[in-house]
Amino acid sequence: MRLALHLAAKGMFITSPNPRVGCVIVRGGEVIGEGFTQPAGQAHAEVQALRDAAARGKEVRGATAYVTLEPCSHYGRTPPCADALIAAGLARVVAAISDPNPLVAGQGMAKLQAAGIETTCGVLEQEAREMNIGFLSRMQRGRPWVRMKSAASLDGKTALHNGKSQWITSSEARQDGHWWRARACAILTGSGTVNQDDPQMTVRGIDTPRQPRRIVVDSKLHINPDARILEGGGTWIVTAQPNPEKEALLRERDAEIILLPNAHGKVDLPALMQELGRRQINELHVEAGSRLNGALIADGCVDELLLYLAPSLLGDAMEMFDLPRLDSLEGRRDLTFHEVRQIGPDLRILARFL
Ligand code: AOF
Ligand code: ZN
Repeated sequence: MRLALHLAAKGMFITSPNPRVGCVIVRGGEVIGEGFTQPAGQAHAEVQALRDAAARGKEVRGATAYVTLEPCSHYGRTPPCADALIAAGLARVVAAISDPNPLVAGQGMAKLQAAGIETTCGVLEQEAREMNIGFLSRMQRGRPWVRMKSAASLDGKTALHNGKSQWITSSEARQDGHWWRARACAILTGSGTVNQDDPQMTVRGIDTPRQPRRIVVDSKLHINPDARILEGGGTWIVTAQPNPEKEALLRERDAEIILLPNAHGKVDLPALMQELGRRQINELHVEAGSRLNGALIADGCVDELLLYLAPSLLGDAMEMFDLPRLDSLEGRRDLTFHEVRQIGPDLRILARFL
């Protein structure tokens, strides 16, 4: 199963909106087939592993398959993996976790059992859940797993008040940040950041065939229509105010406008998270300024912080998160440190909201 998880990771950047799954076929202690999920519409991990075994000239009849997610039982873009495993004559299937997709949800294992295949579910569950934290979030909560990235000095400052911010963290930390962008289905920022820094919000320096979708929260549709984040098209602009002329300009740049106002004339952020779930966004990577960051946190839309902290002090400067002043500690937001690591000279902290 460890090897299967290792294989699943090879699909890290390519399977979206499908989960990243790995499969290993073993017979008599020998690995005879390996596979991982291909881009949506192409083969699932199990089918890849069966093909691999065939290519190696190995007999899979009577073998055991280790899969990091319950094999599917439905006709989606591809036929059911459970049927393929049954047809191949496997004796045993071990899954790390079940697939919460309502189209599967236990029926994959049930189908295998009904065909006389011995099944086990629940091996290296924690690791398997982490691998597909976004897919599981979308299936179970209807919204993406939201990871908010920020880079700051050790005193938590992202930029000077005059806007100067290049570069607080090291090139190693910045490159690491691109790896997290690459695995996300979409990258979200605000129009303030777009108009001030003109970021491309693309993945660079990582070997990936897929660029995440870019999303801009822009309540008043203030985005500069020449912004680089619109380059290449496909950017979603989420607004609270219809503005036909501006919308036409943005559509010329192949952007899509999503209107989601709340009662205060701002974008309804929780509704946006539901909408992104509906649009099959599994992992959402947020790189925004302190105001949008603070609003997303205050609205309970953030699951995890990905923070790079440099060993420097900036003093009176811009904060990572603009959150309301508290009068009582009861109002604080608690997190747990999921992982802390040093990246070059900087610290990388993954902290999860409780
Ligand atoms: C598997 N093995 O490697 C993956 C699975 O539209 P389709 O046919 O590609 O089906 C997508 C669904 O299949 C996806 O939502 C999830 O439930 C499951 N993904 N299942 O047996 C795999 N990636
Ligand atoms: Zn499948």
